[in-house]
Amino acid sequence: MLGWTHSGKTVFLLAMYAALNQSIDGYYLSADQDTDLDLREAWEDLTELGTLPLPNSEVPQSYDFSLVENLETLAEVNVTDFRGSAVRARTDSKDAKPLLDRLIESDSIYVVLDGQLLRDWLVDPSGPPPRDLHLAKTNDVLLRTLRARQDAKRELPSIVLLITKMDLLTGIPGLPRPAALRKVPELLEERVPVLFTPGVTALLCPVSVGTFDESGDPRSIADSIKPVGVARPLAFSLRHIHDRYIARESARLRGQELAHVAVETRLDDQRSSILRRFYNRKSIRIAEELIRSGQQRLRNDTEELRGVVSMADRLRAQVGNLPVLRDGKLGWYLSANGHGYGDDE
Ligand SMILES: Nc1nc2c(ncn2[C@@H]2O[C@H](COP(=O)(O)OP(=O)(O)O)[C@@H](O)[C@H]2O)c(=O)[nH]1
Ligand SMILES: [Mg+2]
Repeated sequence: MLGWTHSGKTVFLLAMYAALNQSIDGYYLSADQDTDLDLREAWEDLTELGTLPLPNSEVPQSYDFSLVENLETLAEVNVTDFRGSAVRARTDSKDAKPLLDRLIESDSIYVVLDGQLLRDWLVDPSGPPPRDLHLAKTNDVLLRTLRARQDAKRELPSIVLLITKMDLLTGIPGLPRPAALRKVPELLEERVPVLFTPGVTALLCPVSVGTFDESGDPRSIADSIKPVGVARPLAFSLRHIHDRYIARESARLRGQELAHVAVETRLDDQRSSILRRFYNRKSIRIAEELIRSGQQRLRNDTEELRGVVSMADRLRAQVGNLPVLRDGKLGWYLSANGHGYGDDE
């Protein structure tokens, strides 16, 4: 999670955990007892007392979660909420190194964009972006991360452009919320060009946790809490991991099928006459056994793959209809019957 101080990272994390700690469609997020307690308490403080989470200290706060389905761990999820200024910090500072190391290892990177700042920019798109969006630095950090992955010949992580405080992305003349959201990539193209490079997939995901009454009155803050879309980023990240696994595994299984056909052909040849059958009887027996066990494995693996595909489909439905950047082109994550945030507003 990469984002400036005050961009809404901690609040989002609390809401995400509160939402995903309950089973959604059969899966849920679990944390160790202490983390679970901390996150729950902070969420209760916010929703019941209106107490805002404290700004992070210099030490990045790290949380380890497991994504569990039917008591089985599907994925390990680590969320590191860095001190926002780690993004700005010099590469030799205390925060910057762990941040880069962590990003390079991530399957999915969340770039947090403060919806309130985006709104200010959308009101006057010809002007420079608000300084606190730190887009140049964001581009720089992402570029270095993706290059390191490419150099290591590893797949690129997926990216979520997490637009927080979506409730504040309103009141822009001539731009209702869905249109404002679609305009964001246009604005980013010049400032964060790394998002538009081949091989990069970035989902635009708006979230809102509440309206956080400006007056700062705890009671009205507590009453305003109403999380929207907070489970979607993780569903997308997971879907992306599933998709890659499906592509790899399908290719492997196809290769296996072809190998079976080759062995069968050779077997047919060895069995083509009584004499050949006699002289090849041992290798025929071995080949037959190989095919039998190979086919059983193939059936099991195919069955397992089917399960992954069905999970991936469910995840896709949960992400819903959101703009996505793929290889520099803007499209929709799900265009058929999808329902996106703000479509109905
Ligand atoms: N309107 C609105 N304000 C939010 C939302 N989420 C966070 N905020 C405000 O942004 C402030 C900073 O959030 P926080 O999560 O602490 O930011 P962090 O420094 O990135 O961890 C909070 O104290 C809230 O006042 C949201 O969904 N809507
Ligand atoms: Mg924080």
